[in-house]
Amino acid sequence: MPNPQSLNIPHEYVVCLDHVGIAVPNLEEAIEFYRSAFGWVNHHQETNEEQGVTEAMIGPKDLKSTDGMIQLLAPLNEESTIAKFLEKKGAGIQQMCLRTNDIDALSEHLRSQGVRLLYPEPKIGTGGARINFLHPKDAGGVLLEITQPQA
Ligand code: MC0
Repeated sequence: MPNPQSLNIPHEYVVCLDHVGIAVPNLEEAIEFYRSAFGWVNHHQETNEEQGVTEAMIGPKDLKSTDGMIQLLAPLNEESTIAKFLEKKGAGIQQMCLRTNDIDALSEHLRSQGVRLLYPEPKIGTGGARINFLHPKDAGGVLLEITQPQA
């Protein structure tokens, strides 16, 4: 297993924290929880069949483009990774996602360091972004997503 201390990721590839993903059993209830607690708004909502999720990107009303958001993730069906997560661990933080400006170069670098990426090629994520995930055992126990938004 690679040492997370020595991943040596070229810093120019990483733009910012894109989002922290939270597994929730009910999307509407979770949106309402954050709205009433912090006044946060739902900036974007979509269903991703391949990932088995329906999701909402929430955060303060006035967001800068590099402000990290919270991604609420509810399962679409029982086979969903989110359904499995909820069953094993209950609602809570499921992943952290970094935004990159070059997912291909970053992926190549990570593989050269022995890091396992979950997909051989990026898949489609929020808003049409290209995404992949580092295995949590290779990223300090965190399911780390990398995302390159659509140009
Ligand atoms: C599992 N493990 C985790 C974890 N899930 N550790 C930290 N955070 C998590 N979320 C740990 C387990 O505890 C276990 O450790 C080890 O990893 C292997 O787990 P497993 O039980 O064998 O594997 P599964 O079946 O739980 O799958 C885990 C895996 C899966 C990460 C492979 O969740 C996956 O494929 N995730 C990527 C896709 C995904 O998460 N999609 C939903 C978000 P021990 O020590 O017990 O062996 S979609 C999304 O995010 C998109 C829309 C987007 O943002 O654009």
